Amino acid sequence: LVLGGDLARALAEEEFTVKFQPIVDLGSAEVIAAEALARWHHPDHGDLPPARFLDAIERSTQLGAFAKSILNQALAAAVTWRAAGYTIPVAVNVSPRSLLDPRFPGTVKASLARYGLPPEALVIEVTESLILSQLEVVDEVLRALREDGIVIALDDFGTGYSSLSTLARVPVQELKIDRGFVSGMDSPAEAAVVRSTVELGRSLQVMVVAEGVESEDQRRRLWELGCPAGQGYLFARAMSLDALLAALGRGF
Ligand code: G
Ligand code: G
Ligand code: MN
Ligand code: NA
Repeated sequence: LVLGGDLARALAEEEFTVKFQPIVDLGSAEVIAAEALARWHHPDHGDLPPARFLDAIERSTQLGAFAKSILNQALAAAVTWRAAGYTIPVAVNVSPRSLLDPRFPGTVKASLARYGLPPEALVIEVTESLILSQLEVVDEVLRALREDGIVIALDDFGTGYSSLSTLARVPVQELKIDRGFVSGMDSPAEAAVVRSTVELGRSLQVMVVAEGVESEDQRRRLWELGCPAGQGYLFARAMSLDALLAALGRGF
C-alpha cells in the first residue's frame, strides 16, 4: 500500500530514479537508443519496480512532479552519453494522465532547452489504449510534441483494439511490438502480427522495435521478418547509467 505522504517524501528526497534498457540494432548489434525505466529507491522496501507504485502516482496529485523528475533524469543521462560521443535518443514512458495535460508539451520543451538538447534526443513512449479513449485532448498534445520535433513511439503496439485507426490519426514515428507477440512467435497468429507490424512500419516509414527479445532464436526470427531493432533480456536488463556507458562502447 502506497500512501500520499510516502509519495510526497519520495519526491522531496529524490527517491525516484531511472534505469536504462538498451535498444539494439538487430543487424549491427549497436545500441541505437535507451529506454528510461523508473524505480523507487524506497528506504524500507529497497528498489521497487513501476508495477508497485505507478497506479498510486497516477491517482495522486504528485504525477506532474514525478513525470518531471523522470524526464529530467533521463535528459541529464542523455547529456552524459552525448558528451561521451554517443548521439542516441533516450525514450521516456509517459502516463495517460500526463498526455491529458495541455501544459505537458511546454514542460517537455522547457526541459530540453534547460539541458541544451535538440528534440531528436527524446522519444516519448505512449500506450495506444490511452489514445483511443481520450482522443481529442491527446491528439492535440501529441501534435504539439510532434511539431516541436519530438519523436512519438506507440508502446505495446498490437494490444489495443484499434491499432490501425490510431495510426491513421496520430503522428507516430515508431512502433514497439508488445513482448507478448515476440514470445508467442512460434504460433502462426503471433508471428503474423509481428510480420504485419514490420510491414506497416516499412510502408509508413516508421521505426519498429521488438520488445522482450529473450533468445537468440527470437532475434534471428525477427531479423528474418525484417524487424530492424529489439530490446530485451537477450541483450540487457535495465541498468545504471554507468553500466550503460560501458555497454555503449561494447555493443551487443
Ligand atoms: O521497468 P519495468 O519493466 O518494471 O517497467 C514496467 C512498466 O512500467 C513499463 O512497461 C513502462 O511502460 C512503465 N514505466 C516504467 N517507467 C515509467 C515512467 O517513468 N513513467 C511511466 N508512466 N511509466 C513507466
Ligand atoms: O514500457 P514497457 O512496459 O514496455 O517497459 C518494458 C518492461 O518490460 C519493463 O518492465 C522491463 O523490465 C520488461 N522487460 C524488458 N525486457 C524484457 C524481456 O526480455 N522479457 C521480459 N519478460 N520482460 C522484459
Ligand atoms: Mn516502454
Ligand atoms: Na511495452
